[in-house]
Amino acid sequence: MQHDMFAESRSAVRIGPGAMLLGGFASAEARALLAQIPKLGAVSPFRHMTTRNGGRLAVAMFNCGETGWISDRRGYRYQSLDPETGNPWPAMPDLFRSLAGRAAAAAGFAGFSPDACLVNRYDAGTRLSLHQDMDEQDHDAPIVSVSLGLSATFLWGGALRADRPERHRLHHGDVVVWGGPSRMTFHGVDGVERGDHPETGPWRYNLTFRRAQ
Ligand code: MD3
Ligand code: FE
Repeated sequence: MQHDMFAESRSAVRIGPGAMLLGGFASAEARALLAQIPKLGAVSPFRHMTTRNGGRLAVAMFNCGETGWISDRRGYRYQSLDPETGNPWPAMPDLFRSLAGRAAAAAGFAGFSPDACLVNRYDAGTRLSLHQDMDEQDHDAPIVSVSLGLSATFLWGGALRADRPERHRLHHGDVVVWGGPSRMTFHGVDGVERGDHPETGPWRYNLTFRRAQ
């Protein structure tokens, strides 16, 4: 398909110290990755989590793996049980774990073994404001993110919230790996483009792999 051929022809770009955008790295597996989402969602459904001040996160999410990121009136944290169901999060599919490990190795982080995968779902116009990921115990491990479906503009800031962010378009099948000096960089998603993607319809999905505990 035209779209995937374009993605596969894109190359690896260093976007910062320890940060690599691997264009199209997951293209060949994208369909198989997406096929897992409804199966996982049957165990832990997508939901809009609550924030400390009673707001609602615009991004819908759930986790798979040994532990998962949550937000509620008490704040942000990782926990091994899904608060919505009271049960453990669904297990991380082998394909997810394997892809995350291969992408991390391609970016210079051999031996990455994630214990958490946050599955984010965006609709057109949904934004994720600039933030740092600091709820994980292990800040030495990289974070691997896989973009699926509609394209989005990713904001890549600096060590301070006030640093003006660079913008990078992320497309279906792109993988980004952040580690080392880039691990605490402010980042966000400025907007998902409206569209009807052949694989995901009106959605963008992002799989974010982390070593959390
Ligand atoms: C950059 N998700 O879930 S990719 C998040 O596209 C999150 O869904 C975005 O930011 C998304 O927290 C962005 C993931 C990402 C995760 C951690 C990072 C990008 C990062 C840590 C440092 C720099
Ligand atoms: Fe983040």
